[in-house]
Amino acid sequence: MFIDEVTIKVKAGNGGDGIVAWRREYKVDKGGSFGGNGGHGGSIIFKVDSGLSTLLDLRYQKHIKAKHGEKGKTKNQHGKNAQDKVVKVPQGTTVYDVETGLIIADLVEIGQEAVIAKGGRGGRGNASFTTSKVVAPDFCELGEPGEEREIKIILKVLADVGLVGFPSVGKSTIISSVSAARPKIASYHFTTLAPNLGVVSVPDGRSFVMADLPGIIEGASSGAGLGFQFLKHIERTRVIVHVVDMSGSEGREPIDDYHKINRELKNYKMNLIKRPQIIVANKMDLPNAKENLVKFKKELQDDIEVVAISAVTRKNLNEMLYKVADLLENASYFPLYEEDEFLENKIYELEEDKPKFEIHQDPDGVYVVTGEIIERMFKMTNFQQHESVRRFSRMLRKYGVDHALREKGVKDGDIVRIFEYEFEFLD
Ligand SMILES: Nc1nc2c(ncn2[C@@H]2O[C@H](COP(=O)(O)OP(=O)(O)OP(=O)(O)O)[C@@H](O)[C@H]2O)c(=O)[nH]1
Ligand SMILES: [Mg+2]
Repeated sequence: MFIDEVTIKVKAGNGGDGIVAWRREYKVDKGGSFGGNGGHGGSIIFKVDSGLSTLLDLRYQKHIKAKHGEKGKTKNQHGKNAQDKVVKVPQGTTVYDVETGLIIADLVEIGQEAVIAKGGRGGRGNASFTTSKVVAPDFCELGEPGEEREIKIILKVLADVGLVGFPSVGKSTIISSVSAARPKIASYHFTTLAPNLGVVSVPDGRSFVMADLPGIIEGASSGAGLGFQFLKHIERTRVIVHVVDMSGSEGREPIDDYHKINRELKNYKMNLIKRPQIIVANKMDLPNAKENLVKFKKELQDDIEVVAISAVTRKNLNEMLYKVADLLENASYFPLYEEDEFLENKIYELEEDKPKFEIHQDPDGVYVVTGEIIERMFKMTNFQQHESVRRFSRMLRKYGVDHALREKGVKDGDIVRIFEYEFEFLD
């Protein structure tokens, strides 16, 4: 089954907790801090695999998780880092962050990798907190939580050339006569329900990848037929082979077909009409095709090459391939996405816009502090340890939380809540 859109959740592994441990030496009670750092949590990495052509495998996974890092060990030893979880995806996969709608990665090269959710950093053990002033710190940090997000994965097939045209004009017949691809061929409309890729070898040694695409009908760009769903597979192609049934075997005028398809390409968001085109006049073996071709060429106002072929009798197929290969040589890649559609390029703006923390008062009178940074600090604090709690309070002061609480009218003795943690406010 061909699947080209999937929405799933991913959760990278948390960092392992740091630990508190002491050096044990003869006659020395506490011989210095000796607790190691936790290991890093595993990241979730997507990697392009040339053997895949659909997102089917991902469809059955609602949730992808990576393992947590190991706890730190005594003798100041690091806990083991967790292995990254590598997920194979087909060439041409775009990964979106659902919350922001921005692109996390566009994976097009074979073997290309991208971090989709980053594993958490290991918490520091007490050995890491030793300074000249604090020689025996008896606190440690918990591991940082791994990134967690919902993602939308969209496959837009990667091909040099796309066969585009009305249903039944012979697109599948063409790809099966010039490559090893063997899509179903039949006289009814929408025989092809998913793109088929084929490697085409031109007799002069050149080669390219061709995509046979489902047929397009009027209104496809606004959702008619299979159109909209599949027009995205034309986005990455550099050249469009516009196939027209020149025999008019279904009673339509070839020139009308040509204009209607172009209108859909133009209306589609990527402005597919800007791709270089070649017109392939197919079914030239049928009656009326020759007269129709003369008429078609007369009516055609665009300066576009027309190659007349018969996919069934194989007439002129090589000529078609030479022309397509020539066109490809000078066709550049179309950037699919703007720079500012990528999460990576927007992240600083997003973070700047976001307040570091927010304060509101719950109906029970308790002041509540929320915010991503505060939450992370909270999750990395070991509240069993007196010194860790003090460190957490110091960080709150540093981030301006104390000041902001006072501005909100919080007085000594009021209760402040940060996630599950409640404390009495004291100046
Ligand atoms: N006589 C003749 N028939 C052809 C030629 N090319 C294709 N056909 C016939 O046209 C019909 C449709 O061919 P397909 O290759 O399935 O057409 P398609 O464009 O892939 O159609 P969809 O997948 O439905 O969009 C089949 O019955 C083919 O045998 C040709 O060059 N000459
Ligand atoms: Mg077909």
